Amino acid sequence: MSYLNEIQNKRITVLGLGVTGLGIVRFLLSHNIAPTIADSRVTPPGIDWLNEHAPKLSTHFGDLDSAALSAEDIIIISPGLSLSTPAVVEAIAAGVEVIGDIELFARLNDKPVIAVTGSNGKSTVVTLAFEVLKTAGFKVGLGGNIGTAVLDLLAGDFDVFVLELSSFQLDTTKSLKPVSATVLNVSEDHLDRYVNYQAYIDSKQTIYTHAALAVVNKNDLATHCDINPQVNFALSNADYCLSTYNGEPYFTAHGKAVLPVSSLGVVGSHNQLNALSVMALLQPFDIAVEQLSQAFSAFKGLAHRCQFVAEQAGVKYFNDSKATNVGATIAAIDSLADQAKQLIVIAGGDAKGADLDALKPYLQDKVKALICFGKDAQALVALTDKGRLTENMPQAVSLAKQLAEDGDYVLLAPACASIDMYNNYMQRGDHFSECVKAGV
Ligand code: UMA
Ligand code: ADP
Repeated sequence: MSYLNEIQNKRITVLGLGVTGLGIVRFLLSHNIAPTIADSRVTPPGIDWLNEHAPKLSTHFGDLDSAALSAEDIIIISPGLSLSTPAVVEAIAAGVEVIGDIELFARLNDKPVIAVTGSNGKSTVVTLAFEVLKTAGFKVGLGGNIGTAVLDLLAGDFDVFVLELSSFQLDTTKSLKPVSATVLNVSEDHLDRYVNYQAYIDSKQTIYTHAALAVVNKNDLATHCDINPQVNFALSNADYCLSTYNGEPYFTAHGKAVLPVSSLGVVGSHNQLNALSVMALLQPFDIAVEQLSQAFSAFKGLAHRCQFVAEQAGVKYFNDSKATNVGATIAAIDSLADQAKQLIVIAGGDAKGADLDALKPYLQDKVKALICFGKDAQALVALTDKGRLTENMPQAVSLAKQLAEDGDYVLLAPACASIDMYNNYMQRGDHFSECVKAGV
């Protein structure tokens, strides 16, 4: 770990004290490096841990101190803070090196890394890849945007890391050399952080920079790159695709039928694409078909992603609270529309500056009502004459119950972040489930 020797006597600020910041602080302390800690929040989430475990570290909470930050050698910044934060811009201009935790991880790690980004499907793909590798006997570290700070994994006894990377994390990473990397798909998201959509795409694309194998989505141009070697995935006509074998649809790799699609424990064409991307990402590993099959059938999907909640009076309720952008809501409507008589969609929250118009065609045929609440509810209601405005989740669920008839599905797929009314998407999804079950 020679880079650690290099930074031993540097002036380092850890900027942000959430999950990432705590991971960085714990890691530095375990190597006898005592950083300064700053966070623009007066009471950052990691404060209790810090008070208990490292009360002597120098801290600055509340409005960022530009002069102090500009006097540092290195700032290790959390993904929730943009590089365009004025105090950070000043520090960069003053010659301070600003990196993220993934960059620090990349400079120190010598194990293979599978890297996954994209607007939707990241958590599903990294979890399925993790499960397959584990079934095949690898010791696997799963981390990044999915919730475990990568520096909390670095000291673990792992053969391989599977990392979910957000565009925010990629913005502060330049040395990562994945054995395989993918941008799964790109649709509008986080436009409150990027100057325009192209800047968001450019951020995602940096995952390929030093990749030994690029995995691209054949039908999504924004995921394409000129890295070699590369493989592509799509529902048809791709290196990894579906094809018919003995009259049955199969996951197919380079023209060879590998596994029946029915062996996958989750449904929907978006999940079939996710499974194909996993097969492609795992190309550098020697995975036996039996192990792939075992992990695929055992995988039942993640909570808050098109998760079945309950059936009441012939109406099924699904929680897709993780649909925090338009692309994910479209995928949810698409994958449930065929099974439902009619769909009632509950949406709303903070649209993060996204253009919502792409939803319009999907609201036409199968959607009976679009029930909205939250910060951008008005903009959603305006998309369709089936739009209904409510104040909150209990009202929305109650209205959905009134409108639903035997055979209909009620789908929470907000197309928005939850932050205007909830701590996170999990809390929003749980609230939906509670309202459904409580018979609101
Ligand atoms: N914040 C401040 N001031 C600060 C630092 C942060 O106001 O000085 C705010 C941010 O604007 C943000 C919140 O605090 O609203 C959390 O930011 P953070 O950087 O402290 O976040 P962490 O707790 O470190 O969690 C981050 C990821 N969060 C973000 O990128 C916002 C987590 O992804 C990730 O699991 C974790 O690191 C471990 O890698 C969450 C997320 O929402 C799930 N990601 C976004 C997404 O998926 O859309 C990108
Ligand atoms: P992420 O980690 O990128 O947010 P998740 O796997 O958590 O991805 O899924 C987020 C949302 O996107 C869920 O609503 C899910 O149903 C939907 N989704 C999953 N995979 C895809 C895909 N390949 N394309 C579009 N939407 C998807």
